[in-house]
Amino acid sequence: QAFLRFDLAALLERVGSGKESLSFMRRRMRRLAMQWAAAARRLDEHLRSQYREQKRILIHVGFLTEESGDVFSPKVLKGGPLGEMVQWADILTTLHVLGHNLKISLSVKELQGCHIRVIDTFGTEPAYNHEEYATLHGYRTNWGYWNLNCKQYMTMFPHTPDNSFMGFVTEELNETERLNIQRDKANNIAVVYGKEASMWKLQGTEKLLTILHRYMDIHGTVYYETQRPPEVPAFVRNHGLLPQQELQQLLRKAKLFMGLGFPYEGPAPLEAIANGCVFLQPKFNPARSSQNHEFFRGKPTSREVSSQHPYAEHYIGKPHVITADFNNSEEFEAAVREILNVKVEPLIPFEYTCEGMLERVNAYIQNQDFCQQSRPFPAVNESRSWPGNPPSPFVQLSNSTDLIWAPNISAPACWPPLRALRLFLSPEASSCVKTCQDAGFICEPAFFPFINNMEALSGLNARCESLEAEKNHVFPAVQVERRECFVQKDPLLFSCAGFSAKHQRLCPCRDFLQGQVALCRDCL
Ligand code: U2F
Repeated sequence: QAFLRFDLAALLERVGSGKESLSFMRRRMRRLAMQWAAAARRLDEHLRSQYREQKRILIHVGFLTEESGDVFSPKVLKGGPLGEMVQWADILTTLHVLGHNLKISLSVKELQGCHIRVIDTFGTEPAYNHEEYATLHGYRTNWGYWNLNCKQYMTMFPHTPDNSFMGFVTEELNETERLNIQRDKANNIAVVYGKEASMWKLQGTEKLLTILHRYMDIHGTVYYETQRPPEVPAFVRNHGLLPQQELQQLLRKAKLFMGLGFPYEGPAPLEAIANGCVFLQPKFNPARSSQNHEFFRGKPTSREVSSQHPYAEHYIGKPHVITADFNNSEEFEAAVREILNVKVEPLIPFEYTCEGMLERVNAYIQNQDFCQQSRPFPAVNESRSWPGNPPSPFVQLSNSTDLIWAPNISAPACWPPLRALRLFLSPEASSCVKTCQDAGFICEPAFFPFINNMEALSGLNARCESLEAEKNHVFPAVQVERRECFVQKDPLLFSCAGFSAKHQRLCPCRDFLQGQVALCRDCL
C-alpha cells in the first residue's frame, strides 16, 4: 500500500547535487516543501484512506544523462531553458509524496527493460507514433515512432488528449503574501518575459517596448556575463537572470508580464498570473506549427500554436491574459491601457497546484494500464455495404444533436468510465480536439474502440452507402459527398488530433472537472 509522505528530506538526499540542473531542482523542491505537505494533507482527507497500491517506479531523467549530451545543465545559470527542470522537480516530488517506491536514474547504463512513461514537452500525436504509418505517410520525425500507447507520452500542458497531461506546479500564495500583494502592487511596473538576449531580437520588439515605456517602467531578467546585452533597450531595467524566488518577488510588484513571442509554452506566464500580473502576449497569425515554423519543425505533432502560450490564451483568458496582434501598434497600445485599468486577483488553475498535480498523477498511477492488449472492437469486412440501421447502442438526447451511451447497455470496464461518453460528428477539416472543445467537452481517445462501428455512425445519421475498415489516423469518419463511411483498422492510430479536409470525423468526447481537464467528473 502507498502512504502519502509529508516530508521531502529523503527525496532531496537521493536527487544529489552534482550538476547545476540538479541543484536548481533541489532548491525548487526545498522552497515548495511546505506547499507540497499542505497539499498532501488535503489529498489525504479527500482520499479518506482509500487503498492505493504502492508501485516501484524507475525514473530515468533522460535529458540530463551524459549519454544524451546533457546540453541543459551548463546553461542553467545562463538563461537556458529551465521549464524542463521545473517539471522534472515537480514530477519527482509528486511521485515521492504519493508514497511510491522510486529509483532515480541519471545514466543509460542503469536502465533495464521496463514499462515506460515518456516526459515529452510538446507531445506526440498518433500519426507520428506509429512507425510504419509515419514512414509511409510522411509523419516520420527524429522523435516518436515508438509504437507506444500515446497516453504513455506525458506533456507539460494539455496539448492533445491523445497524450497524458503531466504538468508541473506553480508556487501558491499564503494569506499574508496575498495581502502583501494587494498592498505592494505597483500599477506602473512591467516585466518582460525572456531570459536570453536572443529572445529580445525578435522583429518589432524595440517599437513595442517604446510604446509600453510611455505607460510603465520596464524590468527584464536577461542573462549577461559582463556587459549589458545590446538587444535590451537602455530604458529597460535589467536585473540579470534572477533566482526563482527573486523573480517571484519582482512579479508580485508588477502589473504586467509581457511575452515577446518566445519562449513557447513555458512555466513563467503561469507564475506571473499566480502573482497577480496580467500576461500580455502576441497572437500568431497564421498559427505556427511543425509545417511552417523552424522551432516546431521535426516535432512529432501537427498542433497549430495560436499564440506564445495557447494554454494561457484558451484556458485562462481575460482579464488575466490578453492575446493581441503585436504587428498592430494601436491594438497593442489599447491592450496596455486596458491592463492599466483592470484589477486582477492572483490565479492558479487547480491543475497547476500541488494538490491538483497529486490528484491527477495519482489517478493515472492507479488507473492507467498499458499492459493490457488494446480492447477488441467489432470486425468489419473490407468493403461491405450497409443496408439499413442496426439496433443502436446509443440513445439520442432530446433537443440536441449529441448522443449519450445508453446506460442500459452492459458497458465494459473502462477508465475513464464509459458513461461519460458524448458522441459528435466533426465538421470537415476539424480535429476531434477542436470539435469536442467547441461543444464544451474534451476528446477522450480511450473511448474510440467503442465508437468504431456502424452503430455509432448510423446513430449520428451518417447515411453510409458503404463501410470500409482502413488504417488512417482520421478514422472513424464519413466522406459525406460520396456517402462513404470508414472505421479504423489499427487501434494504434486512433487520434483526437487528426483532421482531414475531406472527412467528417466521429469524435468521442467526455466531460471534465473544472480546472482539472485530464479527469472526468466520475474519474476519481
Ligand atoms: C520553455 O522553457 P523556459 O525555461 O524558457 O521557460 P520559462 O517560462 O522562461 O521559465 C522557466 C522557469 O525559469 C524561471 C521561472 C520559470 O519557472 O521561474 N526563471 C528564473 O528562475 N529566473 C529568471 O530570471 C527567469 C525565469 C518551456 F518550458 C520549454 O519546455 C521549452 O523548451 C522552451 C522553449 O520554447 O520554453
